[in-house]
Order: sequence, then structure tokens, then C-alpha cells
Amino acid sequence: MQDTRHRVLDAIADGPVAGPALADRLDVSRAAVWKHIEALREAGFAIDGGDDGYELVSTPEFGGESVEFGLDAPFEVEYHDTIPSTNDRARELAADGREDVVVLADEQTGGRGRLDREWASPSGGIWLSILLRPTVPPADAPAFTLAAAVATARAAREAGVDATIKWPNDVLVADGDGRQRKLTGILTEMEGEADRVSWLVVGTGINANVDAAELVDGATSIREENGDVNRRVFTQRVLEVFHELRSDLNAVVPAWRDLADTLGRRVRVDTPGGEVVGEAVGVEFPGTLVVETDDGTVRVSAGDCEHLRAV
Ligand code: BT5
Repeated sequence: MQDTRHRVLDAIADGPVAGPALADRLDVSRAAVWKHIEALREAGFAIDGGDDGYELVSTPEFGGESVEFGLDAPFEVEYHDTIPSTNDRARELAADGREDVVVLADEQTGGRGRLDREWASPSGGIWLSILLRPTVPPADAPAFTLAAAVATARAAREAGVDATIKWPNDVLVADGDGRQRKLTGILTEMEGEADRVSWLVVGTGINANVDAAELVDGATSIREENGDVNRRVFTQRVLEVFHELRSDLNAVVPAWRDLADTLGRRVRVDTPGGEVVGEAVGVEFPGTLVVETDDGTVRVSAGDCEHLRAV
């Protein structure tokens, strides 16, 4: 959002301010103030324009300007009511040289999971992709995926949903029978050279205010678990925690461990190099799973993980 627009919102958030006073305070013309107010109204902000001046009455539940307003992280947010895939759009922005942009959508018509699987993305979700240009080697990239899982699980807990993380990056909620349903999936894509990431897109799909019936079998949503959330607040929390962690990558794995449900369990991991079965005993930077198997300790950096019942 434009900086001036931010300042208009800040100024009118605490009570009415007359147009001329606002123009003075922001050092812009009265016509410019009026234009900003109209643009904000169009974006869904309710702004009173009584005799005392302009006053912010309410902020839209979702949208780019609303997520940026009051966001304590340096991201620009590009919002779409509907889009094929926020990851695809973020990749376009990467090709244009952009960074620290979040592409956010209410609905995706071509949402993608890993390995070209489909990702159900009906209206009411939080479908977002964060475009970054971190100065790290490509081998560290998994830490950003873990950071997104931590950010989402924390935001879900703050919203009253008892979320845990399954290695590496599924955010799950257990039902009464102990069956775990998927609340969030993360797809990280990147381009880089041998020693340096050029760009990284962390795509996070959060089943927020959607019915589980609109998703796939084995999925759940915030609505299903605890009723609808304010997606503006939820998205801001995700972005703020993510920003904190990407600024201190060493904090990611400990934060992940605190929320993870995989450690101490028997797991089967499908890896590009074959199946690994054993007890998950640890996670190491940047997200490597340590599995104690019958044939010794195995370290797995990528794969699909299944929690098995203890024998
Ligand atoms: C993932 O893949 O979990 C990564 C999903 C990433 C989605 C985000 S949304 C924003 C951004 N833009 C995109 O286009 N993508 C990212 P994977 O681990 O491969 O899981 C995919 C599997 O999860 C599917 O095969 C289904 O079984 C299941 N699934 C599909 N939609 C789901 C949903 N909404 N909730 C839970 N499970 C789902």
C-alpha cells in the first residue's frame, strides 16, 4: 500500500480528523486526501465523513490493504479475489526482480501441491505465497518451509485450534479418534545457483473459513475446528512470525520442535532414494529428519512422511 495511504489510516483510526487538518498533517493537497479516502473505501474500509471529519469505522476482514494496515513485517501484499495459483503469480513477480511481496488470494482455481498434486482452494481460505531473496545457499531453503509451518501452527493455536506439525511441513489437527487432518500445506519453490538462492517462493495454503466438505477427504479447516476467524488478523500473525524466523534462521528448528508431532513416533518416509521406516528421533538444521531404523541412523532431507502406530 502507498505510504501516504497508510498514514491516512493511522491518522483517522483514533477519531475524526477534518480534511484540511489531514492534508496539513500529511503535507498533501485536500484533493489528494479525498482520493486516498475514496480508494480506501473502495478497498472495503468503512470511513465516516461527518462534520467532524474522517474517521475509520471498520477494516475489511480480508484484502491486500487491510492485511498491510497494522502489519508488523515489511511485506507488500498483492491481493486477488481469485487467481489460478498464488505461487505462479509470485514466480512472475520474481522474474520481474521483486522481493518481499506476498501474493494473497481468497480463491485459487489451479492451486498446486508438491509433485504437481492438486490443492483444493475454495473461496474463504488463506492462499498466500511469500516471495523472498534470502542471502543463503540453496541447501538452507528447507528452513523457510519449516518457518512457514511454525508461523501457521502458531497462528492456528492463537485462534484456538490445537495444531501440530508433521514433518516436514504439514500442519495437522487431531480429531477425537486421534486421526490427524490436514489444515495447511506448504509448497516452496526456488531458483538459484550452486552457492546462492536467487529467489524463493513459500506458498502456504490455509483452510480457514471453508467447509471441510469443499476440501478433500482427510482435510480440516479453522471453521470446522473452531468457527470462522478474522483472516486479516490470522494472515498478519502468519507473516509476522514468518518474518521473525526468516530474520533468525537458527531459531527455526527449535521453534519447529516445540510444535511438532513427529518426534518420538514411528514413521515411514517415502524418499526419492526409497522408503525409510523407523523412529523419528530428531530434526537438524535446515530441516533434516533423523530416523533410527533397524539398519542404523538415517538422515532424510525430503519426502512424504506417514506416522505409524507404535508396534
Ligand atoms: C502441499 O502439497 O501440501 C502443498 C500445498 C501448497 C498450497 C499453497 S496454496 C498457496 C500456494 N499456491 C499454490 O498453488 N500452492 C500453494 P502436498 O504435500 O503434495 O499435498 C497435496 C495433497 O493434499 C493432495 O494430493 C490432497 O490429497 C491433499 N489436499 C489437497 N487440497 C487440500 C486442502 N485444501 N487441504 C488439505 N489437504 C488437501
